[in-house]
Amino acid sequence: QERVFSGVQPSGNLTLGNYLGAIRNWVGLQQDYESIFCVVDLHAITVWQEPEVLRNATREVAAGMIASGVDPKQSIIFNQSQVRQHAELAWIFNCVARLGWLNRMTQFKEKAGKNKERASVGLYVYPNLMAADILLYKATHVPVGEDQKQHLELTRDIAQKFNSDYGVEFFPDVEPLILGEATRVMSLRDGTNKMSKSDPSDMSRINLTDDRDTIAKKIRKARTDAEPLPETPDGLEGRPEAKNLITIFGALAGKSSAEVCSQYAGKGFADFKRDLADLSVDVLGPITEEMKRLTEEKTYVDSVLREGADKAAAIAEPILQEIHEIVGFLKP
Ligand code: AQP
Repeated sequence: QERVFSGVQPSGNLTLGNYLGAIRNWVGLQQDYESIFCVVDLHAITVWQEPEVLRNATREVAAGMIASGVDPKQSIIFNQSQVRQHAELAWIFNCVARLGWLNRMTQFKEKAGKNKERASVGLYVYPNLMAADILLYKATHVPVGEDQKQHLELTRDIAQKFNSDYGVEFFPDVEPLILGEATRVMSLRDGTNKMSKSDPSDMSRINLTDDRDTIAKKIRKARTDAEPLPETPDGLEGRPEAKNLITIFGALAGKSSAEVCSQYAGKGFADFKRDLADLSVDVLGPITEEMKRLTEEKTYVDSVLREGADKAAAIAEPILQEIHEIVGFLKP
């Protein structure tokens, strides 16, 4: 059976990158697949989170998913810490994955920064927990943004090594689904860096919680170059900021970059940015409002998460029991 799993960290406000790269794609997938969507709070604490902020962000991210169209009636929505099987399988995978594999992970290098000695051990083994999230449900398809491609390859490696070490055909092959026009949305301040919830500069990203004026200001101030917009996407070579804004425009408008270029060919950024701000507000405004409504009404989101955790655990537990059996854990 084909099953989708994906997650988002409650490590801050949801960004336009999370929305375009991941969450928006989940909405269509839930029609065709049994879908499990997780607010991955265990992942979030790989870097420091204030407890009260984490709790609120978990609710807010869940609200953002629901407001974006992920339907709790069609999909399982829950927060990771409520299904203890994730952490248990991650331990087993800590013993399957090789140090050499983890040493190659670029996200660890980026997030740990210069002083790797001071990074948490959790940040280092983050990809093993991610493999556990997916394989605990024997998920076959994982819709993510580009940045998660390397982690998904590691998930496949772990699944294959487990299968071959124990001589079983237990875990399926996992396929990344990198969908849509904007699979890697870049920072508004630097077109060579990914837009990220945890970027210290709030001006670098559009949050799903931003109001109309904030969105307009961030887009107006977004970094660009002095050239007018090109006639075709070829003219965006070496212009990462311009390319990013055009990609965002296309993704929000349902147009290709070529169509956006021909619409604005030869024009300056002022007109384009004004239209992009209007478009962003049109698309994100209703989501922001619904998210606000849902967050204020805490009990609804909490009940979705509680029911989701029960449903997720009901799938996970028998699979974990089979894994225990394969590994040779005695059940006296
Ligand atoms: N800039 C992006 N463009 C496209 N997709 C993106 N995603 C994240 N950033 C972009 C996708 O969003 C999903 C959830 O991401 P995550 O919360 O698991 O963590 P992340 O990838 O590390 O995202 P952030 O926003 O940069 O969070 P922090 O700052 O906490 O690290 C994933 O599918 C991801 O690909």
